[in-house]
Amino acid sequence: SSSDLNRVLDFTRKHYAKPDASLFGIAKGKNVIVIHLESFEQFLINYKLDGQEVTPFLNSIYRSKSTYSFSNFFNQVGQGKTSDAENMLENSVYGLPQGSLFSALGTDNTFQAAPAILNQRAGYSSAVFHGNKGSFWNRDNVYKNFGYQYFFDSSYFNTSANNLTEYGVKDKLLFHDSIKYLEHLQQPFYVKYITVTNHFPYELDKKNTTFPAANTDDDSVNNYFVTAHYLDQAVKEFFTYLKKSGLYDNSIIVIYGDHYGISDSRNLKLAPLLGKSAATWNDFDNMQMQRVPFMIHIPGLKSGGVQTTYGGEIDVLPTLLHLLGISSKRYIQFGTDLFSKEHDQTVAFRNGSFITPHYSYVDGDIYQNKTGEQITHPSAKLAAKIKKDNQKVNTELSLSDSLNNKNLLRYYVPKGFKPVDPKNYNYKDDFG
Ligand code: GP9
Ligand code: MN
Repeated sequence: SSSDLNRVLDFTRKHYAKPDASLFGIAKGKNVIVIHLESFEQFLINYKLDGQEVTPFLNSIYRSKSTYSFSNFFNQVGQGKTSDAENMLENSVYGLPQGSLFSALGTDNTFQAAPAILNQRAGYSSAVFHGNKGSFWNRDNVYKNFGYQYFFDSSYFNTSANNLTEYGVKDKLLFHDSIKYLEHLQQPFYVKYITVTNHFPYELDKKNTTFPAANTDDDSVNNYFVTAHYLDQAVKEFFTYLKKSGLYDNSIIVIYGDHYGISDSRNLKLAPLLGKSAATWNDFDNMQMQRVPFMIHIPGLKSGGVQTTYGGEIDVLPTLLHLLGISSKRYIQFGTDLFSKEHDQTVAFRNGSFITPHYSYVDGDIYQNKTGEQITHPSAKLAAKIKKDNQKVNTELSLSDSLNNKNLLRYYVPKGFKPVDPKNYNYKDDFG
């Protein structure tokens, strides 16, 4: 109803954070290439296993002065895993408390997603490259509602058995075999690559194994480093293709990890490799492990570096729009621009836990980030602050749920926005 919509609008309008003028539009008109690093956790960045960097290429991008990198960026997914990450990144709306929004509501709901906004505001074409079946996570329906013009799923790639791991075409082959399509897309383009090789249970053939596994008594933990290294090398090769094709200089490259790769229970096996004891490992530690990479690589930029701002997947779309010189103000988005002075640094998890630059609130328990100590008797001031943050997080999540479950965007047409008609897209046609 209109009062439901008004409650959402009231929240998102007040929550909106205006862009930093010095960064607004710095990437205007550039191609946008989003690289989804499957199951890739932030701890891998700059991590050395037995003295050897696991992901040397991504580390070099992370440290580059041409990259805005984030060290306190969190995944916020629920049971929809990859699909929840995609949903948040491209809509700045949360996933559902249970299940996957893509699967449950992705066919019928109205979306005002990145591909449609960029097409309508700045003439961008759009495509997704993913080496799994188009129907996985209901993507073949969802992407039409997002306004994606092309979806290069596994049917566009060579899927002979030795080209595959469990979730689809090996990342190096996906990147390599995508270039012929990418080169023909109308510029500027907005494209997304969803990698799959670094997915549980992290199995890879001998030929592609060029990094030694770890030595715990959990094989999935051990092999996580092997497939993460493979992914790192795949991204490196992709950058080489981009430079060769001349696309690199006209593009920005957004890199993110979608969610954890090692579960809370397996973190006990990982703990010693992080210099921690499994005996004292707790919920606070598990929450800290929800950090994932977020990097915006802008060729030619000289003032980048590591940002310590707290944020998460929900914040990506307004951040990106502002860098591209497109105001996000007219849209219903729950995140805020990471570069804005008004950015909201309280990061909500789907279960209602949250983290701020100073405190972690995990299932009702408060921890101090700096020390990891649990605060069992907070001062009146801290208790009041936590209570306020907690209420805001609950309000935000429940308004997002109301927006999704009642399909409220069908009643809201942002200024100049032409509702997306999924019938305009047919991904089975041959490209070109
Ligand atoms: C499958 C891939 C994996 O297409 O995106 O999804 P996940 O299991 O990580 O949600
Ligand atoms: Mn995933």
